[in-house]
Amino acid sequence: MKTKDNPEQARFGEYTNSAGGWGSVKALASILVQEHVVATGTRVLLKQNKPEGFACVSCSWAKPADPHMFEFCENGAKATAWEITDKRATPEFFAAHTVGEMETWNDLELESSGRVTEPMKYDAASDRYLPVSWRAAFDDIGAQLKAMDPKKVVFYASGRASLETSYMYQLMARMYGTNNLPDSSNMCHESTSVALPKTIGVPVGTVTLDDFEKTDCILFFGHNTGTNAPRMLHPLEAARKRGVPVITFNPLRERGLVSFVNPQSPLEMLTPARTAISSQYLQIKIGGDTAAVMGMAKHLLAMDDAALATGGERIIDVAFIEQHTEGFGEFAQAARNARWEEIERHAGVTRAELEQAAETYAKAGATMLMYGMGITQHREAVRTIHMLTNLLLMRGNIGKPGAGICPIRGHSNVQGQRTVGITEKPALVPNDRLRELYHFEPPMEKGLNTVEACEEIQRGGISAFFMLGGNFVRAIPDHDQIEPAWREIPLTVQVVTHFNRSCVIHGKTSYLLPCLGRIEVDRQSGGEQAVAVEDSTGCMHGSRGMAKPASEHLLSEPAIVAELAKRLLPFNPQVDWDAWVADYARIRDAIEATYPDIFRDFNARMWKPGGFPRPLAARERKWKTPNGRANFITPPGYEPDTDMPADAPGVLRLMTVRGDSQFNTTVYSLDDRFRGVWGTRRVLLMNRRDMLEHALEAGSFVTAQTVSTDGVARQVSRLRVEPFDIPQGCVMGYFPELNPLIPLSHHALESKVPAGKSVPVRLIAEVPEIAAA
Ligand SMILES: Nc1nc2c(c(=O)[nH]1)N[C@H]1C(S)=C(S)[C@@H](COP(=O)(O)OP(=O)(O)OC[C@H]3O[C@@H](n4cnc5c(=O)[nH]c(N)nc54)[C@H](O)[C@@H]3O)O[C@H]1N2
Ligand SMILES: Nc1nc2c(c(=O)[nH]1)N[C@H]1C(S)=C(S)[C@@H](COP(=O)(O)OP(=O)(O)OC[C@H]3O[C@@H](n4cnc5c(=O)[nH]c(N)nc54)[C@H](O)[C@@H]3O)O[C@H]1N2
Ligand SMILES: [Mo]
Repeated sequence: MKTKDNPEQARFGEYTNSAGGWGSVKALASILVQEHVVATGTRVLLKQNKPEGFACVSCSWAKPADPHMFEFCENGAKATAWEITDKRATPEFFAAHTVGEMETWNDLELESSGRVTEPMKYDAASDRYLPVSWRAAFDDIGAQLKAMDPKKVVFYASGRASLETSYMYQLMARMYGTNNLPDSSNMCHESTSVALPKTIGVPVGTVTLDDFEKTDCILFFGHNTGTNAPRMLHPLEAARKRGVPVITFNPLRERGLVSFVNPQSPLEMLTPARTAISSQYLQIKIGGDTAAVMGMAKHLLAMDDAALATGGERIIDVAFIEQHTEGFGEFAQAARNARWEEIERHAGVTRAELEQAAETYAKAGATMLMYGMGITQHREAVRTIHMLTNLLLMRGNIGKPGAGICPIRGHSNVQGQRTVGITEKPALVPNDRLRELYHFEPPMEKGLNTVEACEEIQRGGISAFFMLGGNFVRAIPDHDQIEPAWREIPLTVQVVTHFNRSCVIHGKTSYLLPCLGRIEVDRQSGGEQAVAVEDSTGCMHGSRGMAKPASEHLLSEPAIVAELAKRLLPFNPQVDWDAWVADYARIRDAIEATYPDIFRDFNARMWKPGGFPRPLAARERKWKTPNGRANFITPPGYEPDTDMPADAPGVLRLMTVRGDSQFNTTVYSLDDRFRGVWGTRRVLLMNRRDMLEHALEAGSFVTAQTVSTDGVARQVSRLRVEPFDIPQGCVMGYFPELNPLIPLSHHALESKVPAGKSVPVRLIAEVPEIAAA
């Protein structure tokens, strides 16, 4: 496999096949070969997302009660192969490479070293990671943390760790004395968690898999489903086959949202029958969603006026609005006042297109609205999510079968981590219950989220940074500004499966604690253990590992948290960490005792096929908002989506997205098949007219520079330019390679999610000789 990224040698071409189909089968076979796990991989994959099997470690999409024989997708299979790979980063591997040397490696090269097999500690004298015993590691980490001010210690979590681990982790942090519990959702759907409680009184989506069978219309915003939640293509395909319209809003023509061949269907595989996934595709401008939805709302009101005048059927659900909502009058006024020229300019699509979308929506009964990072990672993300909810509320589309809002979450348990207390906001924690159960005083001041933690690191105010999974240093924005400060942190500790960039850019003292993955057998003194996760639709699932652990030295994540907690915290007879680790059912009992409404009969119900749903008031039209009603929230305007000079001549709007062969910072290969990119990630996809205006040709090389106002120069050079079907003024590139371009201050206003989209950049053509050198 090619791991060096030479954009000069990359290939490009339009991928005209559908998502899924033989392309998927081929990609699946090649990842099993690449990770040397053809036989085990095939056996393991048959248990993926099955009752009594394991929950996929890739995305968080719902797992059906009656699974297909292969209830996984190409990308879920890649994530599985990556975890059960036979490649190992052993002490011999670490002896052979200095950390300085590995700094020059890309993400693919770093993680291709395989699974970390033993605990390691950084040795400055040799610039290498050296093996260390578990006991010595825990003793030293515990002693160092104990001597620190808990307010200066951060406990980060990436969204993969189970409900059990996450519960123990937040409890340990709080008993130690801090709410510094940022997690990956701070970079992801935190905008949802901030926006929805104000409008519909719940922090999560209201749609379940059942709703797909009952829906009459699907509105789809800013999510690349073919790559990032491919299993969702099955219910989408089924809905399309029933004639349900799917209206997509996305600047890019994403292959998976255009058409799909079901790789689970022998008939479709042998005949060229593809399902067209989108019935209408609106290629809006990056950041154009609020304006687009305002246009739809305006037309709905115009149609409603006409219906009123002619005695036709109303378009607006008047009874629902009167009985359940507040704020409609002001919102309707804003929509009536909105000017089409403004809407078209900001949305980047025509009035006719928006009217067509509104008419389809107006004709449909129950309607669902799905969205992803194309919405949440913007400066104005919270405003936009309010706007999406307004659109649903206008026609009473919350709290009835086949209708609702569906934020498509990222990591496989990111939603669940929040549910069991991983949050920096004490108001979201059942502190009374914790006090009662564990006889301690939980810290009440707000902790640091991701952006605030980065700010504090830059100020030199963080003594230790503990990472439960993930690749924090690589996932955050503004690498060139933050990495130097990160290296000054006295202690960094990473619970990992794979070696990654956050191991290379490390604190003064640095430990790597290798853990079992979810697919591996987890044997404790009480026998083989299972864990649970919450999917994107609020359903909880059991998950039992089945693969042989990558090394005999690995500990489970609950065991790692417990060992640390025992050293860090004074003895507390209310928490028997060892008993919890011996039998995870006891952790689930503790979770149930803390959250009795959500986790009733947790141990019994976790194996229910399809998972058990958490109760959600909004599904029953009960509104847990401050005023007890569902709220229309009128956006203050459409712009700006940045506080930087985005509209200056020559400035383009950059979005940083995932390719088809990565899971966040884990890069499986350098290809992005659906977008027709083979062999590089150092690329910018542009509109042809923008290329002409910039005097660039396909294959030209540029340096991208952020147009910021803070006086800091941010740039990434040696990026290859290629034409793509993307609106003028917009440009696409890959996360995390382009993260140095994103100022830390460019984040969603209320939720502080770093804004990976709508980054204003200028492109400077590189002289060919230099680029080739
Ligand atoms: N295979 C695989 N699966 C994954 C992941 C992975 O890396 N690989 N990551 C997981 C995680 S943590 C997450 S959060 C999800 C992420 O899944 P996505 O939400 O799909 O994330 P992105 O890759 O950022 O893609 C953003 C999409 O929004 C569109 N977009 C960008 N800007 C705008 C805009 O202003 N408006 C609109 N309407 N659309 C816009 C882009 O064209 C793109 O289609 O996937 C999860 N699943
Ligand atoms: N510019 C830009 N930046 C972004 C985004 C974007 O779209 N654009 N997306 C953001 C989003 S949505 C997210 S969620 C973040 C992702 O941020 P993170 O969640 O921090 O990063 P990941 O890349 O998912 O983490 C990968 C690492 O997790 C570890 N790992 C894998 N499995 C396990 C396990 O079972 N246990 C443990 N302990 N470790 C494990 C491996 O060592 C692997 O290297 O990035 C964010 N950053
Ligand atoms: Mo995410």
